[in-house]
Amino acid sequence: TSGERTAKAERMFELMDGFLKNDPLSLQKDILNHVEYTVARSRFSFDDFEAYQALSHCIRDRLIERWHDTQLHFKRKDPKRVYFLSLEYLMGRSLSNSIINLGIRDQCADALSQLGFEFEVVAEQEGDAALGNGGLARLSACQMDSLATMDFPAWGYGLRYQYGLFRQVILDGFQHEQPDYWLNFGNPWEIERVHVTYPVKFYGTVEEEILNEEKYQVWIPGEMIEAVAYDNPIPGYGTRNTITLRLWAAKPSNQHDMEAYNTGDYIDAVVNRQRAETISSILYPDDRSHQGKELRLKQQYFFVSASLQDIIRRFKDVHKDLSQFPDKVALQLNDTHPALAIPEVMRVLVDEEHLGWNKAFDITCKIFSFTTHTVQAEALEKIPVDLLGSLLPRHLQIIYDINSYFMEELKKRIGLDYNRLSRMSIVEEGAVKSIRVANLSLFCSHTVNGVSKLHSELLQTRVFKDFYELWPEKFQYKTNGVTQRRWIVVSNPNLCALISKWLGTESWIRDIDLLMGLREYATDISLHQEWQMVRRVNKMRLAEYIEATSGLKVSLDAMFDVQIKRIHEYKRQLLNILGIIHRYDCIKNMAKDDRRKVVPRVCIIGGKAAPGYEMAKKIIKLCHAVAEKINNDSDVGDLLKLVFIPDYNVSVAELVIPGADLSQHISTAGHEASGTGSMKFLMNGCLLLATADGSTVEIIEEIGEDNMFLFGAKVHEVPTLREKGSTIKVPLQFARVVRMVRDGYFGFQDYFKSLCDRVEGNNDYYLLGSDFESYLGAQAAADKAFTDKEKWTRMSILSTAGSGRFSSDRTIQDYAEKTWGIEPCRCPL
Ligand code: GPV
Repeated sequence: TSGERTAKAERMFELMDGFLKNDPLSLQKDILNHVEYTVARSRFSFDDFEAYQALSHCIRDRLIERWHDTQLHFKRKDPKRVYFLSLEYLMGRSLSNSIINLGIRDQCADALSQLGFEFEVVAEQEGDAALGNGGLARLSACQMDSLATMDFPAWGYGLRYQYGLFRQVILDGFQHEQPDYWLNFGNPWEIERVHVTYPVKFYGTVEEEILNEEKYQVWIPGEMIEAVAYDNPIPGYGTRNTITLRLWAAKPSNQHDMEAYNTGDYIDAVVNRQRAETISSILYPDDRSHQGKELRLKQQYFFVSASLQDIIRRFKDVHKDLSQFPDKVALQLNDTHPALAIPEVMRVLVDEEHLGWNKAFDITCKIFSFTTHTVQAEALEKIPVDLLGSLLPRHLQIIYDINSYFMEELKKRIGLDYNRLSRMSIVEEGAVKSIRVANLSLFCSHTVNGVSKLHSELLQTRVFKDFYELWPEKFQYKTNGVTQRRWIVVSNPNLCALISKWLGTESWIRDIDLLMGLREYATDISLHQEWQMVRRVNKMRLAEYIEATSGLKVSLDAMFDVQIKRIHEYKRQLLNILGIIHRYDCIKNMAKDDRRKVVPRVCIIGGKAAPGYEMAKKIIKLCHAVAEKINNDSDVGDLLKLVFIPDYNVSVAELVIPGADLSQHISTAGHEASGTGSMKFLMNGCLLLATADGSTVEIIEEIGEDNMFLFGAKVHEVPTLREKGSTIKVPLQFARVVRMVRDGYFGFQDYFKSLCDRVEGNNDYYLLGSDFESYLGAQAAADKAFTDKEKWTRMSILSTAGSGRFSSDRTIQDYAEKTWGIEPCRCPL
């Protein structure tokens, strides 16, 4: 009876001694217990790494308590849920973040110090979880933090890659890639769910069956692979809510290869079964380029199929009628990578649930929303029809059916405009017949979101113009944001304390609009002093890291000028390096006396190049070649240093961003969909040197152009400049610095030739030459501002004060209201 059950539950809770306690003494006991029983080391001798393991398990235990309560609460309330489907998450480290979100940072630091350990040192033992490439993947991680903090009933779904993004090793200035087997040292942040598994099918054929005089298509798969769930609890800040990031790993299934066993080919069969695991083994390291590889397609369907089985099972636990699905479920597609979810939902509804096609399509269109992260038409994903047809034959049929319906609808709207019909079609005819995944996603989603205001305008007027004209109501945008929990509280504790002190509250950590309150003190001299002090301490930390990784000593009085992001031609790291060469050239050609007037700089560049992206790799090499020359030139000394920070990742960003004075976001206008690095620098009081691209346009609105250094062609000027090509007048200084590289001034003359060719004459697609003069102008303005300490500090405070609009809390609030239609569901304390 239920009475008995309650009594039993109470007895068990008593046995557990209630919830775990968070005072330093209880924490110490728990740490020692985990040292002894989990890590299996003696409590009298364990090192920093073992302390990290033990503390992580203490935190894991506490997360699990909250997570159970949250999941139970969601189950009881049965609210509409959002499911965030993403192939990439860049979570970075979890320990500090979890401790801070649980609100027990001081208690943990005390507990550790009484055991003879230092919190920062212990936290640094953790390796990064790098299951993603760049901005898109880190955005997913920030959004998960906001979803948890704001009490939304949300789940993230993704893949548990065994190898995350490659490690970058630099040898002789060249990038080399090494595998990132991040699971080598265990992962306390995941919970393996051996019983949450689903079969995922591939290959095979489609046959027609007749049931109750109705025809049905039945997919007879040729291979079956099991998906196992690994749950990663995501704690909110200032709430008990702890949500789930569920990542799938591939395991060979029991049914797999039954025949081989019977025919006696035992060894081969086992080896074959192991091959199944390769599906989730490795993250593709190509940021925004799609090569139509079978394994990648398998990964996409694998994670989509397992997630949907899980989502539908959860729905059916409570509801009978699938027509209520859209009232209870919102499915968010992070870019087109998970778009196979669309034909998969159709397949389940039509082939398995036997709903009529129209009814099924109506449900499908009500549940999906889609966010696109690019402006470049050539970066849009395409799946070769042959590949799809062999791997997922039934899905290809469904996509064709959707397309015929789509074409009929279109003809009703636009008549027989065949050019436009073929532009909009989901199926692209041509040398390689393929599926345009963005078109499929657009047609079948109720909403498509851009990631900044400018990006959205470009989608409407260029990339998806044809769609916008017919369905303007589908188009929205949600400017990206980043979480202040990680990007201020975790990564910059000193600034965090300073902000709380001056605002008189810590509430800004949940309620970011309060940051604006700092504007009032932007000219307050005592805030200026404390602000400069905090910034200097952060620069010191960064300087130590630079010395440890590169052996280079840098002066704290120099301006720390940083560009960290994936290496891409459109992001123009090359413009930065050419600017540095110009600065070097000027110093060399100056009279000794004049050198005293030069504002000293430490230029810091970091980022990974996709392994097959030749130009990006040459840019990395050029950076090293230039650094070698400059850093060893005694004429220059502390006036100019160039540092390449190897293996840039989330935890490196946490160290570098708080220590930066100036940061560069200098993409050719119209190419960066949003950009999120800039927001992290802004929050940390770093000034921006930028083009009016992506979300920078909105940063300008928020903090004013006087508080940053802007330059370069505007979006609407770019097409005209490109048409002019080699007839554009390029400044002499530009020709001069390119010539220095060409002439072998930095060595490797032959190797750099193609890089130089890329930016001269008609080839200068990203307009380095035509933007060069104005770039140097912005750099000069930054130098000038830096010599005026009071002005610089004011600008810095106003940057932080104006960064509130760029919190992912605001982004998620907008999504919840305007796209998903979900409400908070807060677990009681
Ligand atoms: I498409 N982005 C990314 O990191 N990888 C991709 O494959 C694609 C886009 C980035 C954009 O380049 C950024 O401008 C944007 O801020 C970020 O996605 C998040 O929206």
